Amino acid sequence: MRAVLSTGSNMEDSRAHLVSVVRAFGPEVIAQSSLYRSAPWGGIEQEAFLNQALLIDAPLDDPFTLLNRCQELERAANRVREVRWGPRTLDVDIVDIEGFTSTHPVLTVPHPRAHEREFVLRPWLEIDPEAHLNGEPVRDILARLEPQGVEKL
Ligand code: A4P
Ligand code: MG
Repeated sequence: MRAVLSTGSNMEDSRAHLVSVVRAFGPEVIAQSSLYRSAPWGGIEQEAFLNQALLIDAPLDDPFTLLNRCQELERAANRVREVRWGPRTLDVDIVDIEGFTSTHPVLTVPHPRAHEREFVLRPWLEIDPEAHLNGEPVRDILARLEPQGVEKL
């Protein structure tokens, strides 16, 4: 199963938290973007984030199993859920899964807010210049967005 993940962190050693995800998926990681520093999205005053996109190919049939793996990694980073869109040690979101869509609230794919987030789309475009989201080239979606303070490191 090929999937695009978006990782983010703005607490503790953010770089180390993002690296932990790459390590955990190991050889299943087909491509990883650069790290991006991004201004907080969502209107909550907090530290800047580090964000990264990963393209993975996991030997899984069930997308919910992938979600569980992502949430295990968040738990391993001692993530505590407090404020929606607030600070976090590690967020691992599923952006897209090849050949799969879902509107289920536990797993919505493509990710319902990906199209409005430069911190998701820019890293994704870096590792897949032909990427499409909801049938539209990611390149075109990005070209329409107002700049959101996303800087490649
Ligand atoms: N869920 C449904 N679909 C998915 C999916 N495709 N991938 C469910 C992952 N999870 C999915 O997520 C809540 C529930 O969404 C999960 O239990 C899962 O079953 P959460 O991560 O616990 O909740 P949250 O993070 O508080 O809310 P939300 O809306 O998911 O936050 P986001 O979207 O993760 O945003 N600014 C910058 N610059 N960079 C960031 O990385 N991140 C956030 C968090 C806010 N601002 C940011 C960044
Ligand atoms: Mg999340």
